[in-house]
Amino acid sequence: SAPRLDVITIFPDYLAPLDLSLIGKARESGLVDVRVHDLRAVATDRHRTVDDSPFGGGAGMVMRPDVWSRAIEATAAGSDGSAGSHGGAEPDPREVVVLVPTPSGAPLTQATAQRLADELAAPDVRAVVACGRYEGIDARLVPALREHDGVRRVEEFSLGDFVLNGGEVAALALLEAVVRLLPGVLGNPDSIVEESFSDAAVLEYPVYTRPADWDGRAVPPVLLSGDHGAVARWRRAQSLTRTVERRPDLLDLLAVADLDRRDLDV
Ligand code: 6GU
Repeated sequence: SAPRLDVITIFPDYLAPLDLSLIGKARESGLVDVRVHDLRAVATDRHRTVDDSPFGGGAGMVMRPDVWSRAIEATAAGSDGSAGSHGGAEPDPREVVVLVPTPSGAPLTQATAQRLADELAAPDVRAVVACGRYEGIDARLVPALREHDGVRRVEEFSLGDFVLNGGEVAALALLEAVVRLLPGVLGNPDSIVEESFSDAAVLEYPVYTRPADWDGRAVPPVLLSGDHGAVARWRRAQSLTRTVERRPDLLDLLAVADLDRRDLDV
């Protein structure tokens, strides 16, 4: 069975881009099974309520833990109000990793995405992304899920230090980061190898294509030299310079031994 990721949201249409491009093609060719569910499908009252005002007062609304718990259980059981092409109610014995986008979460990294891709490539693990809106989900949900049978892990993640209205865009970002790492999805695995070579330790070097002279702007001559060693050294220097200038924080992650080996080798 293909790696499976479910997304639960009150705005299934927000996830429409999952039909497009790389993820859309991967889904069509059966390399990944992505399903989107409407949280309101498990709301019980006439108005399909999923939120309420915060205890203790304050602005905004908080999403109800009972509704969320039911939705995640139903999704994990395989029964669904799927907005995708599959409508099956077949039980799925796989353990679930629950992913919760929130600005209070741990920063999403390539290592996180790679770990998820590795887990999902095995047949016994699946992922459920729980997209909150409003002021967030009742704080009891995550600890309760962690005690739930069949829940392997609950991970709260953030895209960075800025505020989105809800988790949907973050879910899209996470899915794109993970799905492209799944076996067979990327046409050219070299680009993944090259990325993991740098593995968030240094930034990518700048790239160029034709025309070699564009409006008086020349491509760096070394790239036209045919000297592969010189090109590799130039690119590595560009990567390191860019990283020092733009993301000095990343240099802390670059092991000195690794830096020495790599930069003596090229
Ligand atoms: Cl994951 N969620 C929300 N609501 N806002 C964010 C975010 C996530 N990451 C950055 N801002």
